[in-house]
Amino acid sequence: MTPARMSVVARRHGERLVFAAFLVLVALGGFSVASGKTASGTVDQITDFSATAASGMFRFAPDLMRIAPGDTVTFLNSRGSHTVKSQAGLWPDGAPAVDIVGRLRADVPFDRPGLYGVTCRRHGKYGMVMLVAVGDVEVTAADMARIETLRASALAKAGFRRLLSRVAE
Ligand SMILES: [Cu+2]
Repeated sequence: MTPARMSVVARRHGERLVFAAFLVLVALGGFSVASGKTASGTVDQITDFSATAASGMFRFAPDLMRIAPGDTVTFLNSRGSHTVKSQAGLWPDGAPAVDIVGRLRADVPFDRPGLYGVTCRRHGKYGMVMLVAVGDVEVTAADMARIETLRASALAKAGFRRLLSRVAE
């Protein structure tokens, strides 16, 4: 085989390797979606001026994250009027509280299994809430009942009820 011919073969082999790696990535991505888990994730805080009501204008996206203990969630755009704040009463006992203001990016590790309710200081009252489910948590009737006791608006409570229901599915 001439050196030129070998180089063509090597290049083809390289292309095949790249394609194989691509297939593996697609397969892994599919698996991670199918299992509903991400090793870590990013949550954006958005203001959607095309929304027809305040209740849909201010959002965490996504508003439900399922992660494993020790995973990190990156919160983007805690600036302007958006913030990230632990929802008192819907936060595992002993887990460090979160209160992020004025930061473009904040990485928050979630070490303890449980259900973490997150709200925005400014827009929580419009239903800008989210839930981080850490570990294999089960949502109980007591969890649902606890929502009613939170110091939160009706829209925020409705949001938490909807998110807990999704975890329970
Ligand atoms: Cu906000």
